[in-house]
Amino acid sequence: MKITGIRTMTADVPLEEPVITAIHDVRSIGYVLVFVDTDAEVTGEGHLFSISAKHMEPLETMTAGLGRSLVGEDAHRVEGLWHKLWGEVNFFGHKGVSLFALSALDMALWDARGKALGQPVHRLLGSCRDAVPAYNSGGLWLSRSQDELIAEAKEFLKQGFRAMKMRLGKPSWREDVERAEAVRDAVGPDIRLMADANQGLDVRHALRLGRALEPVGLDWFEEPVPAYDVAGHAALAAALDTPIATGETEYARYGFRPLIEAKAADVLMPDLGRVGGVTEFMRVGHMAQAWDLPVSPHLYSEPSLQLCGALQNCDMLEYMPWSAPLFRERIEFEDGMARIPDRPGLGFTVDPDALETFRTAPAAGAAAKPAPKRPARRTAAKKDETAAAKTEAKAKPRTRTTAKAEPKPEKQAAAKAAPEPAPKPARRRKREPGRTPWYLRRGSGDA
Ligand code: SMN
Ligand code: MG
Repeated sequence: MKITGIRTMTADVPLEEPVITAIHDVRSIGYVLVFVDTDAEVTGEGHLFSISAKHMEPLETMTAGLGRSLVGEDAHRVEGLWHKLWGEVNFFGHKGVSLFALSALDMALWDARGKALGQPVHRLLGSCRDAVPAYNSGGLWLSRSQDELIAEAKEFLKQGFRAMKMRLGKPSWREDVERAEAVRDAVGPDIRLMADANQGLDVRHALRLGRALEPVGLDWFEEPVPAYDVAGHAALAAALDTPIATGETEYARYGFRPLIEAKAADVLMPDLGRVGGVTEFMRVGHMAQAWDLPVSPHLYSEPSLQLCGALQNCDMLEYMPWSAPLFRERIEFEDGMARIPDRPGLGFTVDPDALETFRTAPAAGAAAKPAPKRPARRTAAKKDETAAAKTEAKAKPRTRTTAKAEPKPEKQAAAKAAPEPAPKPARRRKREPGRTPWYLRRGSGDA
């Protein structure tokens, strides 16, 4: 199944209300959508998102740029292609924007494979379940009053959820404890309740808060301290009975290995758009199995369902409603369990009507550009021609990102047969002995 082209688009989906955590104030979610076209009449879809529209331009540019390396390749060779892209981002580092781009492309490759084979991704990976417990994460924000927390927690129960996550990070740890106790009283002892401090605390504060929260019976205390503070997480994990969850901010298996080695986490939370896609998520999941650790996917609720269906140690799905408006299909729930979709591929496809509503202008750097050619010597007539062509190009609207198939091998061979003459080395001017060069002369900057 040959990859014939890669297209990217961006979208910005406004939230119904601001999301407030210890470190976030989010108003809309920005998306990069990536489409991998193939000669098998299927298109693989992947996406990544960020909590600020400002981030979309570099993310789209990187995704489109990296995606060009996939054109002409066999989409079934996901393992090989993953390593090809991993090698290519070495220059930038195996973290950050590079890994977001790699993740979205890998997701799209798995989607294409599944669609071409008529199988859901979880089946290609080896299935283990048809449904997974889901916790509602779309509420119980730090901005809620205690009464609002109670009302929302009860509303989640009415919707059928048997698990939910609240946020911590009030300036006074006592207030956090009161709020958690209020939610526990509202939902009763049998509901799984998690709490996320979103990296907002220091170790002392987190320890005090964690100790006071023990009677609340939290299923986990998430990112109590900054994500990079592995030792801090480990100290808390050793001191508290409540399990410590972290990992949503880590990249690739090399981000998770130190967490496991330092005993810094009792629950690992890979984020599909950051960890390195489906391929790397599975590796982290299997690595966690060697330590009998559970994993729980961070956000990316729709595509992560396939991982929940393929990893025995996947504990729970984080249900966040943010991305739902983008897809044609919806997550199906029954008694607090989310069904693992049996549709081919990842099971969720971008809704064209949603794109009409939410699509944003493409990043300038995302458009596919041919390899730059050395400019020919310009005659006066040529100069006029170039100026006219530039004016015409400016008048045209910017086109959507498209990376096309590489030139045919025959053409490449022909190009090789007639190599361009090697450029002459630039002539160096000889410096007169004893004379200070112009760039070292005082005041040369003003000249
Ligand atoms: C989270 C991350 C980003 C925005 C809001 C909430 C949170 C989670 O860490 O785990 O859901
Ligand atoms: Mg979190």
